[in-house]
Amino acid sequence: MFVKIIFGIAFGVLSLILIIAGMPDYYQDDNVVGWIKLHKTPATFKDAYMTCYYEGAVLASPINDPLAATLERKRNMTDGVIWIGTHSLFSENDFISIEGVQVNDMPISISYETEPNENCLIMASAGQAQTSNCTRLLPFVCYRHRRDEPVNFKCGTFDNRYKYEPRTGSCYKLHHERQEWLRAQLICSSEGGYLAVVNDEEEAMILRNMSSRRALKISKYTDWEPLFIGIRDWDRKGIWTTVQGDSLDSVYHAWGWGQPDNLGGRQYCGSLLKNGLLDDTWCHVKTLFICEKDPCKARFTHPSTGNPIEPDFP
Ligand SMILES: [Ca+2]
Repeated sequence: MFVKIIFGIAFGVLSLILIIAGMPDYYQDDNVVGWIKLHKTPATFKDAYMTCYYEGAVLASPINDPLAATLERKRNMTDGVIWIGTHSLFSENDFISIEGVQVNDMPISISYETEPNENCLIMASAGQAQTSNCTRLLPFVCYRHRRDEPVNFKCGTFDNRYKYEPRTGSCYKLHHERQEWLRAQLICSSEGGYLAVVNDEEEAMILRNMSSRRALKISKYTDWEPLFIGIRDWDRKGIWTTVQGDSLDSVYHAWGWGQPDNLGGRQYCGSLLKNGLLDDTWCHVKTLFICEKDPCKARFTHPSTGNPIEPDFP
């Protein structure tokens, strides 16, 4: 059972990583006063919820007539069953959307199954929601309301914590919570980027300086703490590639003294040390990380015109 769960989680994470949709992936929809994105790759309710969250959106629910109509249109683009962001995980039989709307206040009807653990809602036919086990794998729709904090035009993302760096032409976001390497890459990917790929020494120093102790103010942060970056020994044979599939030889590859040493025989993920050099480290040890994003790849259409956004460089 445990192994099955672990495999399920690993598969879920990997399948989510593959969701690197064409850009832009969020389309302005005036009817719902915001942006909509259909995820056709199936996920559990929890992964769907988290994917939308990392994208800067919410798992969509039919909380009003326009959203119900949009969700119905999107449902018809799938095999016919999608998650909606409404569940009773906090309070049994009290179904409520992520935004806090009671299911009784939505323009839909709901049919309750009698099986235990049916805490999540699906749409399987027009105007009709149905309870379901939350571990099913289903497509889903993410929604971002236009009133949510202003979008980041310079970096082409919803997330204002991405900062444009003119010296490299990339945008970066230093995450202040530690994650396993795969999860870190999933988060960067959901944000429209990737775990930072260091192309040269200048970029290594920029990333290193971003994580200076004074800049971070993270509890229990130590001066020697490394940062996950987007390189990995996928095949565990000492052949390092970037998350974009390039050989490490073609980018910055100044290893720290004695590295890569594959300590304990299990160091397959890349990190940047405080001295700006590389180290191989444990993928499963939660570590701070930096996401990088191409500012030319705006992930949403313009809030006013609905057209793709041109990058707004300084
Ligand atoms: Ca090492």
